[in-house]
Amino acid sequence: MRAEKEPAQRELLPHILTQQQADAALQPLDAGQVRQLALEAGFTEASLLPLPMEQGAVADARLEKFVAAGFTGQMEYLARRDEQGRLVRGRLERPFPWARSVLLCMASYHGAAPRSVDAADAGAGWIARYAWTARLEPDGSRRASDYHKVLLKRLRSVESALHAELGQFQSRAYVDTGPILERAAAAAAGLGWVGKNTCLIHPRHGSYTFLAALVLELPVAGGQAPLTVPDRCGSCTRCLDACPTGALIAPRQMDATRCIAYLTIEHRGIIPPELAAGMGRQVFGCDICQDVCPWNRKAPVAQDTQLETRSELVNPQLEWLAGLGQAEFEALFNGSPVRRTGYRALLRNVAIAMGNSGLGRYVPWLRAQLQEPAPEQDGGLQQAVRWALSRLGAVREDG
Ligand code: B12
Ligand code: SF4
Ligand code: SF4
Repeated sequence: MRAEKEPAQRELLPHILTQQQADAALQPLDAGQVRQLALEAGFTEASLLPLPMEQGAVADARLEKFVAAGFTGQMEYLARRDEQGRLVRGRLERPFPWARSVLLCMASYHGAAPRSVDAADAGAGWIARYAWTARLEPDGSRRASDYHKVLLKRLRSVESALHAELGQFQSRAYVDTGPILERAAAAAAGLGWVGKNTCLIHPRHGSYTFLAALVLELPVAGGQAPLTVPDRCGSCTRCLDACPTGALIAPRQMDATRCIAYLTIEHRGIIPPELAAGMGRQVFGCDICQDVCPWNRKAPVAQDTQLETRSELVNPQLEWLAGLGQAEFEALFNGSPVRRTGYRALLRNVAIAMGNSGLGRYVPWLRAQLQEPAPEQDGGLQQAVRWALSRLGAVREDG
């Protein structure tokens, strides 16, 4: 479906026409109609943004600052540079010099289930809400779903409809994985504002939303950028006050290497002991700075059969997670974002949550892990276990 696979007339255009003439040869998009296509594909909201975006230089400078401060940790892809030394994802026109617009789509996963900050059983862990999702099959059964796949399918259906209507042009569809600052672009497209917790907040749907981007070679009819949503955080600082590891170092500035979502999902190996206590009961991702946000209180519950809540993943017992064998882990999280973290990293996170629980009943399981021969790729499990045992006051002299 993509033009680069079928080199045709368009590829010759830049050689024989000026950029302005080349743009004129591409049919402009009607922003309202494209938004409608996205809503029909199942997105909660969508907006078409002409490129280059006005806020591009500011967003690029913010990313530069983030990278220079070393906040990327092991997420080296965020700091990738082009031959000219510029950050690839800093501006959309770097990886996509042909792009004239980008469609930003949003899908709500707001549910009625409890929040991570609500009172819970001392033995309950926490898996981030975005990873609870399942899709409802026609026979009534449920299967784990992953927003990357669910949204990409929707984006591709919009892309196909546009190609069917307008012929060949270049386009790229991404959910999370593209060299795009999705939140900055979504804010520029008027889908919300960037809150002090760094999340994009939609005035009605809050921040429990996924983002997806369709980069397009076609310009926007009229060329006008959508209206942006003004910052509505006001004097609130709940997210900054609630972050247990101090990852939100200032409003809208995160040291990602301190964020529990980074530590539990992206970080491979040993968890820095000085951050382990702050991780509390979170075993995969973290929802705290969104759970305390007043804009998520009144957001409507999403009605999405592809992103339904798997109730077994809400407040899961640490014993249950610890008792999963590798095969059970694979079966339970096949098709789920949790699979990304891997079996041993999940056990590492569970061990830390046990240490933070104050419950002595976990000591036998923790000690048993020390008897296990450490495989080559221990992934920080043994160190986490030792930390947990000492926190529970149960480390043996030989331990
Ligand atoms: C790397 C990454 C992470 C890292 C780092 C997060 C971070 N804040 O940088 C970690 C692992 C910690 C992480 C955590 C989470 N992530 Co994440 N993550 C990403 C990813 C892949 C790249 C983000 C990035 O480029 N970071 C670098 C910083 C510099 O960029 P940024 O955060 O986008 O910040 C820009 C704006 O905030 C802007 N900005 C700053 N100040 C201001 C002020 C104003 C006025 C404006 C307009 C803009 C602005 O400046 C920055 C650059 O220009 C994006 C997908 C994508 N391609 O964008 C998803 C993404 C941001 N993550 C997402 C989610 C769901 C999460 C979690 C909720 C998951 C969880 N429950 O555990 C947490 C939320 C933590 C939090 N408070 O942000 C969603 C966010 C949706 C939303 N509504 O905001 C995204 C968009 C994925 C998706 N496709 O849906 N994530
Ligand atoms: S996701 Fe958790 S650790 Fe990360 S900034 Fe928010 S509250 Fe802090
Ligand atoms: S908790 Fe308050 S400061 Fe933080 S993002 Fe929400 S409204 Fe903004």
